[in-house]
Amino acid sequence: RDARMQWWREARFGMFIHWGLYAVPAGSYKGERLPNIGEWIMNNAHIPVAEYEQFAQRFDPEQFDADAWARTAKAAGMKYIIITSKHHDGFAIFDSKVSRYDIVDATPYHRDALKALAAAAHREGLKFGVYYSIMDWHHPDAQAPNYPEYNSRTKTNPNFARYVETYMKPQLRELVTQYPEIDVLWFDGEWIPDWSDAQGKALYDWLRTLKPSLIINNRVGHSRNGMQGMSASGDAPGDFGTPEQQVPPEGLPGIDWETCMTMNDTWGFKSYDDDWKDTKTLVRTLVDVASKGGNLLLNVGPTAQGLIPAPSVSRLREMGDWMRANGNG
Ligand code: FUL
Repeated sequence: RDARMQWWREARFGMFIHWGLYAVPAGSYKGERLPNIGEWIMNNAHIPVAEYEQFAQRFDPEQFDADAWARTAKAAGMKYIIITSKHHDGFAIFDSKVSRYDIVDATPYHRDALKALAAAAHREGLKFGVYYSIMDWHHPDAQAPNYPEYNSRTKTNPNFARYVETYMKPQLRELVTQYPEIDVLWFDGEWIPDWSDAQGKALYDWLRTLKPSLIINNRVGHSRNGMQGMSASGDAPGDFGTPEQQVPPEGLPGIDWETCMTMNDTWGFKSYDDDWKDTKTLVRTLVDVASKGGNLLLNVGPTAQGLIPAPSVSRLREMGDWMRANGNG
């Protein structure tokens, strides 16, 4: 385990990328600005599945430049990239054969962005990983019955096991076999009542059989200890804890952990979220996290055209300048 975790423990700083169909509405629906995080718009604006699917036709990231994204991460002093292969909305930004709801089959772009980014990260000497949501608002066997409440902590789907066996696991197998660069699997959406620690443990073991070197976060199990730690039940799976939007005051003694954080108030792109943290605050957060033994996974939310917002790019450049000036480049 120590050998497997070594690069990750030394990495300290990574780029989180939330990129999917939610970048099309970019926080607004039918002329109305939605509060809360942009990637939740399908749930928060109660958008019907068939209507949400239409955003795919407007997802055409002609300006996406995988090498530019990887260089931005590298120049900031980041050592790895984690991108949303499939968020809660169910849309995949990789070429999946078990679904047509992906960037190759359903958008005018028709190209596998995940493959391009994995290769670009590799070229820059960065590690690469993917976020994958267990909860799926699009798949009929996975979504909480009684639309429009997609996200539910109480409702179960009688066909959930079928989704796991015929959709989720096949997609995960595609990810770890089609993209040899994948070093990390970053699960999320594990809080639904259809999921359990036992299922998480089985999934964890299965993935490690497919690829023994994989590093997998704590959200593969059901019962996170708060937002951050490993499960309270002790036998829950996962290699590292995932505090979200916070740095645990005393770190998390005895476990590996990674704080994920946004630069403004959303993960997925919102056209009007200008609540940017300044570079000084971001540098202080990085130093705080590192001094407590954790990693910082700092998020960017690219546009539907494929651009990382300019305020994010400039902050990352300034963080890189600071790192080089202080001998950490
Ligand atoms: C949360 C998700 O619900 C958010 O959309 C985001 O992906 C964050 C990193 O994790 O649990």
